[in-house]
Amino acid sequence: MDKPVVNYQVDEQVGVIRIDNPPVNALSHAVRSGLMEALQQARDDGCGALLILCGGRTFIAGADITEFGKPPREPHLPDVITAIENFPVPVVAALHGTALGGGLEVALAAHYRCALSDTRLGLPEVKLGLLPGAGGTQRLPRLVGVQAALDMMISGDPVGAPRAAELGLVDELLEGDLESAALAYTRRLLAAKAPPRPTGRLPIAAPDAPGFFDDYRAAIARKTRGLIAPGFIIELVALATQVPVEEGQARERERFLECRNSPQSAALRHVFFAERATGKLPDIPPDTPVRPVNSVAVIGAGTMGGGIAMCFANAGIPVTLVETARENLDRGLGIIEKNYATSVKRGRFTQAQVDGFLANLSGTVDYADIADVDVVIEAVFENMAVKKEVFGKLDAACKPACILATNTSYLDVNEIAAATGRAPQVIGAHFFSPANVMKLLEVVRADRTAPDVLQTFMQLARKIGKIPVAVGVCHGFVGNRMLKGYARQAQLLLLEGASPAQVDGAMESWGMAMGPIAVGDLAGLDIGYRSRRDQGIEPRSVKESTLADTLVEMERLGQKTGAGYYRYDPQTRRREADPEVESLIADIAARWGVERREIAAEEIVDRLVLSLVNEGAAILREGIAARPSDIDIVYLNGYGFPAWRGGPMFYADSLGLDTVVAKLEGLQRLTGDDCWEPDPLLLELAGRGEKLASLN
Ligand code: T1G
Ligand code: NAD
Repeated sequence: MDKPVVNYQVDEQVGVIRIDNPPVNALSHAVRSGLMEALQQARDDGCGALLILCGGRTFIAGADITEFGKPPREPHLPDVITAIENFPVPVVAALHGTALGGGLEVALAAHYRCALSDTRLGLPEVKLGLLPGAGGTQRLPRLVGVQAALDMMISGDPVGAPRAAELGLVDELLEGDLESAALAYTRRLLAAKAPPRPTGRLPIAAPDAPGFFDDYRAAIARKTRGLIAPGFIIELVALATQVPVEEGQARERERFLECRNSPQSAALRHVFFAERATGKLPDIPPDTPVRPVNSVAVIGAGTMGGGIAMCFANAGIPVTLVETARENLDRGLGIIEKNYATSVKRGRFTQAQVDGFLANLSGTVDYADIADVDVVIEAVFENMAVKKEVFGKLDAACKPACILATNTSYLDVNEIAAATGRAPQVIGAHFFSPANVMKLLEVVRADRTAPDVLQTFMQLARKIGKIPVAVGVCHGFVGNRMLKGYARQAQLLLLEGASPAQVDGAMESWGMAMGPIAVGDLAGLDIGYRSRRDQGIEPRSVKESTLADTLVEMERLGQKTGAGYYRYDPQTRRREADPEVESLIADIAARWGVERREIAAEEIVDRLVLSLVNEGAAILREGIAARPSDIDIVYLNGYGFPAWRGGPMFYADSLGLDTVVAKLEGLQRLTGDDCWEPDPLLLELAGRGEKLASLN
């Protein structure tokens, strides 16, 4: 018999409803039914007031997301909400932890709200492609006003209890033990003969400014591009200023169901669980011990080293930057200080916080100074000989237990590990630029990396605010390996007739943050040029890199020189098509005997996204990634893939693998390029009528 998740008892006139549904007291069917039964019992008991609170680490953190996509079961949450709001005596909700989504809607239905001061309150549904579907769009603006309500629901970000109190969302801040403090508050209300105070009956002030909602919609258009829920939220809050709560809530329910059944919400819910799954390593027991990491060193204070050091300093872990010479060190430390100053100016951090971060940061040119650190992350030049020399020195200088990690983008981590006498303690830690901003961390498991070293690094990554994805050793790991085919298709599309603006336009309309051609200009075309030379490829000797090689030799390196594939307006930095590049492309195509033709946006999207899918399938088949959702997380957090598309592998499933295979075979026939041969894993799953998700 399942342990009841809702408990009800009377404590001297106060009915106490306590929810215990670990881990986050989600509003599962059992919780909703338990709440309805408890409300009925409290009615029958005729208690003077009702207190709703939760056990465990948090108040209700929302509807149970795992129930979405399953047939809905009564009682539905709006029914529970109405039962609470219409309860005949005062209802108090006592909050702690994170009162989110349906959890905050339960609190909004209560007549009074008290909260421990470190509670966070929010309606994050928009992050799941949803909107508050149990009265949040109608009740929140009645308490905090239209502007604050919209800001909370459109951003989806929580507010702290003190701010919530300022806004009128929380009536009483509590300290100490939640239950006793909440009971005391409820008794004070009883003694004061406080009446029930249905939020839905409270007046709501329409904004004075004419066109307020249209202006708000226009202001968020860019950052909510492609999403359906934000527009509905604005529509529903506007409606809340015009109609009674019941009418507004009925419309809200329609819009909520529209969102819940939408492909983009399915994608964003997939992303929610995929982000949490990356840390679950199939062959590493969850109780594998992790090593303490109380100090870190970063070798190389260049583009990456500086950003990596900031991650640790921000997380309160003392970090030492190591360089070859004082001037390189001072340059690196100088860039870090400048970056922090910028974040203070932008209000991301306070000066006091930055002073704290800088206190965690030091520098040296002497390896002896890092003899006792727990972890070293190397970020020196992308050259095997240099890396091996550095790992040899680290092996000699650092204590035996120290973990050595390399931030290499492409090089063989096994070969680097072999340059030490501690291969089980060598691991890859592939950060993304800018390292202090990008959330993705590819944790590269080499052949001899020890399980506790891997587990330690996965948890360390979370501690510094990264999403770790464990990957195997191959050229470019997961992200950059898939990017190679993607970038190649972008170049071939240019030669075959699409303009840079057409390629980028198609991908950005489809949802990519930035198209592949513009990304090349942003990163700098010289990086690719140098890497091709390092691989011994002669300039202009490969069809799909001839254009980039030529642009570099024309000193058109991209944004940093004001021109690359595009020309950039010196004032606005806006990109502009450049006829000179268009004719250069036509020349190069002629030289390579490429016939040019009209290319539709659909073909552009298919070739770019399906190149990711096909390579992703090969990566899965080779075991370089543990599950398809890991690949999705890599592309969402490292390459600007739109979250509301779920990631390349989720997108493939949404198309259907038989369609994917047919499209690949179609492209093979169209282009004669064997890169479009469907990967055997796709053929196998399509043949069995299965999804990639079956491998998650
Ligand atoms: N439903 C089901 N499972 C959930 C869940 C939820 N709402 N929230 C968390 N979990 C699971 C999660 O998968 C993980 O499982 C474990 O709990 C711990 O989570 C009608 C429709 C609360 C801030 O969007 O933001 O209400 O991996 O690892 O870092 O309007 O979880 O251990 O098996 O994230 O401490 C709105 C979602 C829902 C909040 C805690 N609510 N949750 O973070 O732990 S829609 C949300 C979070 C809704 C109504 C609508 C975070 C957290 P496992 P965790 P954490
Ligand atoms: P960078 O040239 O900006 O910085 C490298 C730094 O290493 C320089 O400051 C140099 O002085 C220092 N250095 C060289 N040899 C050293 C040694 N023996 N001891 C101490 N310091 C030494 O390079 P970067 O872009 O920061 O790249 C560093 C590593 O990170 C490379 O492996 C690169 O592939 C990888 N990476 C780069 C990016 C990116 O976008 N730049 C992204 C991910 C990974």
